[in-house]
Amino acid sequence: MLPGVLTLDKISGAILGAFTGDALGMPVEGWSFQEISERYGEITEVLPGRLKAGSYTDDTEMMIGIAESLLECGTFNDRHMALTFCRNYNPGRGYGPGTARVLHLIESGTPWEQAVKKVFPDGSYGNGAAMRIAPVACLYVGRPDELRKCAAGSARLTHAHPQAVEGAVLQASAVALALTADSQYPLDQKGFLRSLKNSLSPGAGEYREKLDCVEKLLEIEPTVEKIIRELGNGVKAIQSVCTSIYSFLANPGSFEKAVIKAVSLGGDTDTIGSMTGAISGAYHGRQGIPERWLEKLEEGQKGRGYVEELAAGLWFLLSEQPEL
Ligand code: R7I
Ligand code: MG
Ligand code: MG
Repeated sequence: MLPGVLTLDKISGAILGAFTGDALGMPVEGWSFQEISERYGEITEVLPGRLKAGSYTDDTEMMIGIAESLLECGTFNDRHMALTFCRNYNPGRGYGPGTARVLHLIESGTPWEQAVKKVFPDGSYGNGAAMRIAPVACLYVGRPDELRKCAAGSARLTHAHPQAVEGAVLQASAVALALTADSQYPLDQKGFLRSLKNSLSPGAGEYREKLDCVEKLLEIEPTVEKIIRELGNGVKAIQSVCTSIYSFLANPGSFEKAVIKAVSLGGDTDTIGSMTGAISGAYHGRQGIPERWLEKLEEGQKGRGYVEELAAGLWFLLSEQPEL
């Protein structure tokens, strides 16, 4: 039996929420908070950038790969998922340079276990494994052990560094928790953070500290500079996953507000927007995403309609799982 509050609307909210946050942040990726604030104030609309308005980047392209692989195999299959990333790879979407090289190596026959260590000796600590993780949360919601195993396994295909792997597990846990929280009632932010801390591995001290920091920031009204200084807005997983969790928790009443605040922090805007969008979308459901944003999202072969079909597929697969 699925937890009562879980609906197709919430699964779609997580997946389309990630897409929407990515598209909203795309035009200003790499801009500082000050640059965004001088040029736009806040980013409140889906704007054109280096890609057309509503286009997604590597964040969503890789999320699509995770969903496709889970749906085609019915479960996590490391080799299949790695090859699916390669099949979908479109350099125009703006991949992290390390991930692009890992995918080239896999494509040319290097086993993924070797490829991930060839680019950075300890593996990448980038947020590329966390940014794409929403489908794992959708399929393994309510099953924390399997969620950890699949999130970590999918992360290791391109990101071997423990910080990238733990970041992916943490982001997946946050999306899964938001899927099971009822948005009709006020959000228990402290309880949410407590559950996240309980889901961390014993070695994840840096993430524990960041989550403590999130808790303290929620008790005050911090300046944007303080949020950036304490949580980060960069491309490392440790500088962006907890920033996204904070952006959701500080704005629990509105998907729109959470994602606008996340993107307007500057830095890795598409990714922090996307991760915030996945958590907030899981909480509020698709119905919480502004229609004016949804209608701007790119269509086409693997556009919005296709992504919605993937969400429906995950919902179907989830409802087929035996033990829930
Ligand atoms: O993590 P990754 O896929 O990048 C995702 C980001 C998101 O913002 C996307 O929107 C897209 O723009 O890229 O790609 P990686 O190349 O693995 O990691 C990102 C960056 O982190 C690298 O290009 C490096 O600058 C840095 N980095 C490291 N630097 C030194 N040593 C990651 N790991 C290391 C390292 O071990
Ligand atoms: Mg991107
Ligand atoms: Mg990014």
